[in-house]
Amino acid sequence: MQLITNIRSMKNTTGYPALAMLLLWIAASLLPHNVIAQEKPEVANIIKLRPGITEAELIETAAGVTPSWRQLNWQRLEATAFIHFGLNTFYNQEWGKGTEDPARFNPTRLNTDQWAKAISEAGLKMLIMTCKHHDGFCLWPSKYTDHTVAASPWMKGEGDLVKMVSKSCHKYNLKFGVYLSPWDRHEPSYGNSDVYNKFFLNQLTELLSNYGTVDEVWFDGACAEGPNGKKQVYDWNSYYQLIRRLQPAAVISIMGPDIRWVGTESGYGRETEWSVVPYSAASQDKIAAESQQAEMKAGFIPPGDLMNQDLGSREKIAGAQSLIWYPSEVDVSIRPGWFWHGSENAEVKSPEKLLDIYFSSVGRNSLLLLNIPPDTTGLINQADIKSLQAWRKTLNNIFSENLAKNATVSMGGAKTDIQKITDQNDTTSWTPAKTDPMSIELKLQKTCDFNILLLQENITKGQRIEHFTLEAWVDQKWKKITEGTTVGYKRILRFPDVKTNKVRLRIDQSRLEPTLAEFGLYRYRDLAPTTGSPTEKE
Ligand code: FUL
Repeated sequence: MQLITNIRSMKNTTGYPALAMLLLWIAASLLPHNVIAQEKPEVANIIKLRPGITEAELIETAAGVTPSWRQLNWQRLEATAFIHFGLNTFYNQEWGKGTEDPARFNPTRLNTDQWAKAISEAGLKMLIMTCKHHDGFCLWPSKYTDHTVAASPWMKGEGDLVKMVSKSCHKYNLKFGVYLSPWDRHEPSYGNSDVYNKFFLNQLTELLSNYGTVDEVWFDGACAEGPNGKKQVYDWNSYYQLIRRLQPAAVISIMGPDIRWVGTESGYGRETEWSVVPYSAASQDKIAAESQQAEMKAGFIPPGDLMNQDLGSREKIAGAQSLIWYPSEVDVSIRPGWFWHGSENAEVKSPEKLLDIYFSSVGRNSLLLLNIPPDTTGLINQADIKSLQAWRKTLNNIFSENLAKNATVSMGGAKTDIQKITDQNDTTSWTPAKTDPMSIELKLQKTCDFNILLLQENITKGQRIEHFTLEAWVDQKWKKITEGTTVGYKRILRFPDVKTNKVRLRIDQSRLEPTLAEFGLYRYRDLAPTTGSPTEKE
């Protein structure tokens, strides 16, 4: 954050009292100002660390950082959808220059219900619309520019795509999110910082006032350079305050204080994923520097430590000034590009690939944000829909039966604990007493085969587990089946088939006592078959 930079320089001159006051001011300025905030009080999702804190105190403090209510609601969605659609779709490009002609925007069969239906049937819980991408073209008739759908032949210039999408979301019980690109290659005031900031706030106000509840506002980190090398200095804090005031439930993602970009666009999150990281990870300057700065290319690897395999271990948080609950979001497109390109119709990700992505994102303490771009007619292609359907069917099959349900606790926990960890309620949990061993042994109802372990922590109490091992009773002895580091909201591990009627979960290391909310054993057989060919249009 620019404010972080200020904090750093203040530290040298004015010392910690000023720093503490500034941090409090930042936290307070990000709080919603209305009734909802009172109904759902903010929790400690940013904690300042006392200088000279001992390691033991640090770890205890880290375990006490918890999600805000809006972060918790967001995390529970697990998987959401992006829709990239706009002038780029018609120009067959990824990044427009801002000089594109609105007359080219003319989808002939546009049907936002088709999008919402496909997304909802795929089990994705929110639709985030690219209301304005870097080319500056607005999918709603913004009063502040003429570079909008109002200048296009679509619906004779009378259309409002954002309205249509928000209505479809409502109809299909989806949450609704907006992507508004800070970088605007069309707007003449871009680079004239104060004027553009005002313009941007006006556009945000339109989006946050006229389309019902908005649950996520997505700001990407691409570029800040206007024509003639003029650098736009974004007034992030004003943007955030406006969002908190108009849409208190909305999380602000990527260039924002609530949700962290995982660091790649591959669909694969990191195996050790801490939602509690040093506050400096939320620095806007840092995010921007490490975001993609060039046209998207497959295999793009951003520089810097956003890509690090570990952002929140004991080693990483030692020396931090503050800690923040800053969970990770994995964004990936179902096709190679974010926008639709006819040439990529045969490259729609298969249900198998999507499944692998699911295990490597949702299964690694991240939220999956899957992009499904409509084509020039304004429809999502059948190839994409079929892949999504088969993927969801397979996921439903896999997770239909928890083989640990109705098991009995044979050691290391109370009898009632088994209900708490198999009731699909992420706030009821097994917590061994401080003096008890951190392991629980379960006798399954019958001998069964399984190849998936699912764990969840009760994150309303923080993220604590640092290492765990699953063992099974095989050939009259305990055999290690799998192990992992972090759990967080959800962790899923796959392994070769195991046949047993007795398992033991050991929490080898934890920050404070672990609070295990769910324990699941599942069997993954085969993928549900897909129908139709991948190049078929409808
Ligand atoms: C990036 C953008 O540059 C891409 O075009 C895409 O919108 C992606 C989701 O975010 O920063």
